[in-house]
Amino acid sequence: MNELDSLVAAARLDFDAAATPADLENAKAKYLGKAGRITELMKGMAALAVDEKKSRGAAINVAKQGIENALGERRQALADEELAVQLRAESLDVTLPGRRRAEGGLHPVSRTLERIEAIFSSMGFDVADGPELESDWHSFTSLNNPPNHPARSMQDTFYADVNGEDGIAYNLRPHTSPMQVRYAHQHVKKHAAQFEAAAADPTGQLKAPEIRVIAPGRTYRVDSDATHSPMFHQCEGLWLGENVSFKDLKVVFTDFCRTFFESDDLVLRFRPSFFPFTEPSAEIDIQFQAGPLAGRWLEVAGSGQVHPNVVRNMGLDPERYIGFAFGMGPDRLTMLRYGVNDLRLFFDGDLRFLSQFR
Ligand code: 2U9
Repeated sequence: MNELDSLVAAARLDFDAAATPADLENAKAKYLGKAGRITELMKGMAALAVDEKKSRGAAINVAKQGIENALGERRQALADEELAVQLRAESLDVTLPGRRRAEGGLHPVSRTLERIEAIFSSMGFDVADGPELESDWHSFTSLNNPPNHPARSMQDTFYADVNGEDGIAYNLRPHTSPMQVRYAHQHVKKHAAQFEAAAADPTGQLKAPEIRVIAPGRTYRVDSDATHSPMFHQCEGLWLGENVSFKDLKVVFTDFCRTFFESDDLVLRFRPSFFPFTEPSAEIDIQFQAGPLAGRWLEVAGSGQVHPNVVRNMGLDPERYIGFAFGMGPDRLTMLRYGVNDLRLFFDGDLRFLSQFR
């Protein structure tokens, strides 16, 4: 290999060794720059004879061309590499699944409440709403549970530091019954003319509109274990009219249970009990005839004929208006429906549990 061929080969090696365009430009200066090897060779021709100059010049130009070719190839290779790196970094895999928007869902107890509301609405019941912080009168006294009565100790109640209209501390309602007392007052006021006309009608033919209402909502008691939470839910129901009896309670509640649990294969048992606001009172048990819970009596609600004192406290004449009330725990109904064994799971906010109900 002659001197010029070696120069081209050395330049190619240097260019190939350049890892970046800046390195390559430095390497180029070494061969093609003002003080580079080619310029040096050109200057060296000054001392040659004319015919030698011609052939030497041509040979140097061939070498220069070779070096420029090597430079161009390396430039292209570096640009290709840079593009490849960029494409890899910015690549978009259109076959990847899209990012989903997080999907929420109703809480299982909310589902139960919606179910209960839908079923009772279909039977002509209104849905009442009311305050969670209640007066003593609405939570207890109006419900035939006067101050200092031993029945008050049936539930351990949370009290606020603030006093109510009655001068007694407000309480976090221990049941949803106060909403029904409030509802009854509004109902009597709203239909006052009809109530007055009915009361004044000597034939007894005129009737005032019946009270048919359910009261679902949050309730509070000082209680906490696997089956009790200090905050829990209740849904109570009330049907008052001039001729509403225990028979109606049995029909309504049996119908409700069969619809709620989607099974006609289900029997009810009314077991005598005591509540201050009902007389007589009964605990309601259900028994599935098939399925995983078959054969066991499960307590699902309390009920009874509304006590005359309570009817009077709702602004109605107990000689004329009679009916029934019931109360149940939607948390417990949810546990039964979905086979959940610890009530606290509903209120822990753990998505691993809650997302199963979406
Ligand atoms: C008015 C008059 C009477 C509602 C009733 C029950 C029986 C009852 C609880 C049992 C445990 C619900 O599941 S629980 O938390 N309730 O046993 N509740 S009768 O009686 C009323 C309501 C309103 C004006």
